[in-house]
Amino acid sequence: MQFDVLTLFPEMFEPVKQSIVGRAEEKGLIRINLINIRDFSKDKHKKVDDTPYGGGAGMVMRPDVVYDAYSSIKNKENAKMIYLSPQGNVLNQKKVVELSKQEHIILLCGHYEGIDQRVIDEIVDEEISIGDYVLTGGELPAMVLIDSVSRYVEGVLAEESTKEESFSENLLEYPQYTRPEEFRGKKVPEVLVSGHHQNIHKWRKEKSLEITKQKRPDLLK
Ligand code: 4FV
Repeated sequence: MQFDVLTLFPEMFEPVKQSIVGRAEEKGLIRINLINIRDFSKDKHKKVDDTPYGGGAGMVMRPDVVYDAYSSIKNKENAKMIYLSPQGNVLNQKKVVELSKQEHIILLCGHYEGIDQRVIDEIVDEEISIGDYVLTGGELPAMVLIDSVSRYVEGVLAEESTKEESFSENLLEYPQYTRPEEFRGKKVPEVLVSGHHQNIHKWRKEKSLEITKQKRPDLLK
């Protein structure tokens, strides 16, 4: 899986290159290529934005600079071009799994008041939001997408790790426990130390349903 990220702040992506995603990159399972949009400004001051036509607060990213940065990406014929934006459908596990089947994803990170509509219309396949709130830039949403999608790329995680996690089968995950067996007077549920796998599986299914009913009944609709 190749991620090409168009951003004004490539340095923001260092954290996402640690841990799971970092190891996946080392194993060559995913590649994250950062393109600094500012490198494509033809302005001597490296400006990438300007005031909005029609007035209004803030600045808008210029279409020509964004387009030139996009044009620099190689082998993008089969890539899915995603613009992280509050106007997109909110990312969910179903979409994450769907995206993990892609070979090549290009992520466009907006900043300021956003990006000139003409280049969005020209190059964007799909807008995706990470939630109904406004951030200062699309970089954190891009990292959320990279992190969540990378977990489903073949070989990144052990198969079973993604089988029974939250949102698989539209259920929240059952509670997890590990050593010590007793913590501040609280013991691990008996069934989990019984070694009876059928009963453990049944208990976990029941707990998932109970927790989902309690915390996210909307998932059951
Ligand atoms: C956002 C979101 C988001 C809007 C203006 C970047 C900001 C600025 N992106 N999910 N919520 N983007 O707030 O994806 O350009």
